[in-house]
Amino acid sequence: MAILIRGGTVVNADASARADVLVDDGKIVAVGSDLDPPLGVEIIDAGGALVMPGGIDPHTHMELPFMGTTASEDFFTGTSAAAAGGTTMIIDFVIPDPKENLLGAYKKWRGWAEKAAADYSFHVAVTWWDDSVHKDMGTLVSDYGVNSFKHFMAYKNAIMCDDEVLVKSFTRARELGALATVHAENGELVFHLQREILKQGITGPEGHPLSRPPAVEGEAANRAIRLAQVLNTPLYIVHNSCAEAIEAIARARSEGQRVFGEVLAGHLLVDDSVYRDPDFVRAAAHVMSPPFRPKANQAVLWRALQAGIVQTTATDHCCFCAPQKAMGRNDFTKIPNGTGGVEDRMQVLWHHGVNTGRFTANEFVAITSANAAKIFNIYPRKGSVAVGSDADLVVWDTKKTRTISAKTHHQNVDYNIFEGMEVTGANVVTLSQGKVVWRDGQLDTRRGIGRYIDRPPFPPYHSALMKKAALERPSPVLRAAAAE
Ligand code: URQ
Ligand code: ZN
Ligand code: ZN
Repeated sequence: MAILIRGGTVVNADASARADVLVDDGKIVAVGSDLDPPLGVEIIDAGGALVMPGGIDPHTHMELPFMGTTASEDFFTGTSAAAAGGTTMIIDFVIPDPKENLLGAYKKWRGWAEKAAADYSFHVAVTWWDDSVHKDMGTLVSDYGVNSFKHFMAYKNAIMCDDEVLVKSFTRARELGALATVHAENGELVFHLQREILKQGITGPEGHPLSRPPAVEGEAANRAIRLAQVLNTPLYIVHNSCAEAIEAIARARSEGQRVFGEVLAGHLLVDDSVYRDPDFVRAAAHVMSPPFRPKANQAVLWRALQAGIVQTTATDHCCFCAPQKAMGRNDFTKIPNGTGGVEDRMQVLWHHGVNTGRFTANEFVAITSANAAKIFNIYPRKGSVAVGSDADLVVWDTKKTRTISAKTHHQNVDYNIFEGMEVTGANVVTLSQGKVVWRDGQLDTRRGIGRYIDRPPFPPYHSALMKKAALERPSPVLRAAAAE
């Protein structure tokens, strides 16, 4: 069924233009002014609204088994909630247990995701190492459309990678033309601090941020960057939450190292005061890692996005309801880590990003969709309103207001970290694969029509010249000394 979106202004990461958009059979087939509607086409009158690429959330965990329970949001409800908020693709994570076969874990997650209502892809986590992991990484790239491998530097005695695994896996990723990504917190320090804090009798959620101070994230971000520098492997650091991580990325990028960064909508807008809430349920609902930080870090994160030091926004949507969070009622280290946001990311970023003048509409498209598509090598199929691109689109009314609340959100979780936030600017229509899945405040998603999106590898990033330069690149201090 063809649809003509008429009378809107098309906004891409690079440019905007008043144009109609014709979609058919899941693809964009024409973009131009005053398009003639073919016979039988459905017409959506955009009425001066913006027509933008659907959002891509490069960091979600639907129905993740974690810390003794399973995230409450599944692939159908999660991709439906995403569509309600203008996000039309997620990149989720296959997270094998240590010693679990990577390919087996990938196929298990693929089974869970068959219920998805919109398109999705998977980063695959490397949580252990042997020859089978080396081999499976190659198979996943060559045969299953995986071009990114995740490494948790936190979560000791669970899924944490030590430096040996990082070195082997980063090296393998580079050989394969895949991106190494990391959760950058020093898991040994977290483990040590957790024990120290519990010994002091602090068992409530207020102990969580005390056990993961910014220095713990800064160390790991810098270590991952240095490992990647020596190994000449491109690196993507997820959920950067503090100045320490941003400084490490900024230095690396200023020296020409290929490092990308992601920021969560939550870390831009929620601060660590939430952990001092005397109500356990509200405080525990905010336990996620890295934790929400002192407010001063938010300005650093916003500026890093504006400056292009970090390129993408995500949510790390990993939901646990109050009874699940209560598993840590007497010991904060047992509170399942994770918060939601997949439905709210686009609207909170428009309100606090575009309405405040931090970003243009084009830059909004870049940080919510196009940059993730480029970094994970699915642009312009995704992240662009252009002929031949997938018809994943939002009609965005810059005047539409909404008050965010768990009482009205579509996320399958009993808490919303943006509770009560009033935002202006929202998707009034969402199209996924050329079908209307959200209109007039009503979801119309179909279980199981979401597709797995293959992400091709990059040309192997192994130029000897680049490696030599990476190893010999003088630090700023040496450069200054040499200049004397
Ligand atoms: O660490 C992650 O990204 C997963 C396990 C979600 N939980 C979280 O606290 N960020
Ligand atoms: Zn993480
Ligand atoms: Zn995560």
